[in-house]
Amino acid sequence: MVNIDKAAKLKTLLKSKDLTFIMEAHNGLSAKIVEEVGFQGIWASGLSMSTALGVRDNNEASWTQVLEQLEFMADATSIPILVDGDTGYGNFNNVRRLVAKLCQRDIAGVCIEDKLFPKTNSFIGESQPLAEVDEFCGRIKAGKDTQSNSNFCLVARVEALISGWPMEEAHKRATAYDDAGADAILIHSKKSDANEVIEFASAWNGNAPLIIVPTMYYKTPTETFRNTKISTIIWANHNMRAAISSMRRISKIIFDEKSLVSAEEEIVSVKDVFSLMEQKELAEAEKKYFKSTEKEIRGIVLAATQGTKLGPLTNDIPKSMVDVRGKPLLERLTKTLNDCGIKNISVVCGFKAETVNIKNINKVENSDYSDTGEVTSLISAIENLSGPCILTYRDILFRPYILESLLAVDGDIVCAIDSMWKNIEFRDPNRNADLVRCSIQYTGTYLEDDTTQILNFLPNNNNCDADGEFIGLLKLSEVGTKIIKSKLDQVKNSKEFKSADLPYLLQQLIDEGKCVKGHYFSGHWLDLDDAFDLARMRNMV
Ligand code: SPV
Ligand code: MG
Repeated sequence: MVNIDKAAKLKTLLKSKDLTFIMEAHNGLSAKIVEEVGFQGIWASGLSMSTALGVRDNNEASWTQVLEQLEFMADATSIPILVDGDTGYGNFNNVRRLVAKLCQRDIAGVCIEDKLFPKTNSFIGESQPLAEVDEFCGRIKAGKDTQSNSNFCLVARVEALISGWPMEEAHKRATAYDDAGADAILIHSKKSDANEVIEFASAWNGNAPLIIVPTMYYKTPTETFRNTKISTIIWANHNMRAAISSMRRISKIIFDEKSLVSAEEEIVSVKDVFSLMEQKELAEAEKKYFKSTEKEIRGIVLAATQGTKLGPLTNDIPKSMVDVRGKPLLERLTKTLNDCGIKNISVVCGFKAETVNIKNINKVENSDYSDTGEVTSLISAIENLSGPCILTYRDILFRPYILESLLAVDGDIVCAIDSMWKNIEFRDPNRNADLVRCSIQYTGTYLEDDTTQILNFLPNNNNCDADGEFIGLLKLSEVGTKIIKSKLDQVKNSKEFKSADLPYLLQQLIDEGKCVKGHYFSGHWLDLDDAFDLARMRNMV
């Protein structure tokens, strides 16, 4: 990151022949807005910072509390901040501490006023006591001798006119402060016209540039100050006052209407808030720096075949693309996977592969889909089979909790098993259900994170001994993926496996002594075989 010397920038602005405008801010947010609209400098107003903290402009906030606000403001912006340092919070020694800390926090300059600690806002009361000139010059010198950045600006604020002293007193003081090393003089006035400050500026012979704060003489056209010795105008408290009007108005609307509808139209969107806080930058940084220790879980969907039982519905598209209430089945399935954190999804296509046009999937093709089975489809996706994985049939829909709980349980190869398979109403009793027998039955004592071992996949519809139905969804750990991959490598040229389905492959693993687990759930899923299933699915979503 380029280190810009904000103090040097401020010095240039103060010395510039053109009028400079510096705008008030009182916290990180308002400081950002001041920069966003194009101001070249920020006035960190004492009145506004106190008000934002809910305290009075009487040094009720400690100087370190102010410092904390300033740190946020400086971090949030790249333009210089001139901070209202009140009286310097005490004597020369307090000014030394203040200046040292401000330089450390990248604050470009400080303005101190020739009054006494604790201060009172200039617009309150009359004849506020002023500091002795020599004592105040000591504060200026102490500050200048302490600054660690040679460009740091110390502005001396003359309060003589505010306190009802004549013009000569103001000049005498300003000259003394200029001689003591002040980088600029702020001549303050509470009159409703600018005559005082114009008169002061006309007679000013010092080196230091002049700054004014036209809060009370706001009606004077800005043009009046051009071509005078005034170099800088501070708009001193208008963001704080704007915040008060705006917060009052919105709070009142919401209070009265007990609804957010009218208020919503008058305020910035949450999206705008994120953009102002540069949320995008964090997302970019995350990509660069944050490597999760958790392995990405991939998804593989076996979706090659046509699905002829659906008749004309699958004449021109595969079963995975059949519409289920306005969205293809595969889009619904990938959404469920995405919602469970699985973003890298490979889909093995075959029949009318060109019609599978779902966003954010990797398409893999099993061109021999009509003469082969699921194992061959899986072999087509072998490149994508790495790390932890979810394998799923393309023709099922299930509630996300089924996948979430499958992801949470232990085991290298874990199949989702429906314990309530018998209870599914209206289902074709002769359908091809992949039934299993397990080491533990699903009973009232089965806990959410339990698993059971699959003893064997039963021949179709031989349901007398079945403990559940494999729904075509399984989780593989990194080790599980390796086991499957090595089995696929071993069988890829074998005729026996060419048309084999997934249960057949899993049964081979069980026969070899590998542990294939089951995780029970009950209901809340559907598969799509025929038009009746489709009607049920449309009801489910
Ligand atoms: C401030 O903004 O806190 C100032 C300027 O000191 S004024 O309130 O106008 O005195
Ligand atoms: Mg102030």
